[in-house]
Amino acid sequence: MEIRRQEIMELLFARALAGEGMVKTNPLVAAGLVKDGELLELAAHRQFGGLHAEAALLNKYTGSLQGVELYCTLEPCVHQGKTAPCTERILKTDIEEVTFAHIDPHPRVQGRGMKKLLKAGLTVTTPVCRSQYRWLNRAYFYNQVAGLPWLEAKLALSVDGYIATESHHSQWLSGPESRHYTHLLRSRVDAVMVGAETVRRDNPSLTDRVTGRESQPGAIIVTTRPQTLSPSLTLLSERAAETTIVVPSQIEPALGEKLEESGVTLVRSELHDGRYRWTEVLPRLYRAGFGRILVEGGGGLVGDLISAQLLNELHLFNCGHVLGSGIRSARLSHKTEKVFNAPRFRLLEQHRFGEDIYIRRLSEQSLRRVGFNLTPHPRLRQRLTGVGFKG
Ligand code: AOF
Ligand code: ZN
Repeated sequence: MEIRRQEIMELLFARALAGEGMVKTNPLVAAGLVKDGELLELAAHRQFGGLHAEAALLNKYTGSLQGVELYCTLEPCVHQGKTAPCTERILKTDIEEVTFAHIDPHPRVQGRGMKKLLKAGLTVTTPVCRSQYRWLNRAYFYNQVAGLPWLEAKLALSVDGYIATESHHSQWLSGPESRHYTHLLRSRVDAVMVGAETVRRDNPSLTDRVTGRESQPGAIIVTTRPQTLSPSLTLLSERAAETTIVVPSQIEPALGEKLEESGVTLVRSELHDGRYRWTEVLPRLYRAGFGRILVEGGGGLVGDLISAQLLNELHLFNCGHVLGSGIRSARLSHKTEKVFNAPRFRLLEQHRFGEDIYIRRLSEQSLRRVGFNLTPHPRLRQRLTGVGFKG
């Protein structure tokens, strides 16, 4: 029975991922109806502000619920948010057994959903596959603990650790397979963030041109000098409605208005000696609705975030070119004297993509900084030993 419970939960996890990149600061949630160990129907929370998984499921399933169990990845909610509380909806049905993977850490839930179901006489089973769900939904759990967006960075590196030549030429260090995977990484986040220097030089669109997701991830430009952004840049001319610009709170009002009229959203943050404090910028981005962000350069932005212990996950593509000199992947804003004091990212996964090696790493330091504990899920650990270099 326990194994079947886990199997069903894993099916739900796979469905919950349908919301990646779409649910923003909400959790990835799926729910399923089970009778005699068989899954009858399942549904997911698909969009920020959209139906919760349980409601979507109960709308979809029209058969009898006598003797049917409800499985959810997350504890059903008790609060009136953008939608009605799921627990009330459940209590209106004949469902008598509810199984869920993890308590909802949202301050308005935190076990109250479970208590309400128990009080009404239902049988509740939890946790099931808890650490696996924490990993899958790491952005949401981290958001709740830290009040910050989960930050990932993608870097394509030369053999000698540069992301571009001295003249900022970088197209293409990584091969087609790696670049294809980058689009998948973009499809999983709420926004792709870059420094203004990268925008000025590469004029990127930062879109996902592979997965066909329902809407594109947002774009975030970080600049201390918004006056230098040309209105003809793709992000400002073609993607203004999806673009957010982090600007100094001292921005000249006329320039601020002009930018906002063009359709972009501004997030204002104070400059201290000409620099942003990331501990001030990031909570603002989180409140603006970004739960998970992919940083795609440049080296200054990535370095600042690592120094501030705010970067959680790294996607590195180790490529075959040797540049000799150029732009470093991460220009830290602090000095490290000893290796043992250096920020460190733990190896999670490695994979060959054509001529490149993809490496995924996790910063335990950034998680510890906010008191967030996370165990990468066991499957991933198996893959660590299972996927070797084939070359
Ligand atoms: C559930 N099932 O599928 C989800 C839940 O603003 P709202 O109404 O969308 O509520 C968002 C909060 O509801 C979110 O922070 C989390 O606590 C819970 N999400 N709960 O029972 C779901 N997505
Ligand atoms: Zn709900």
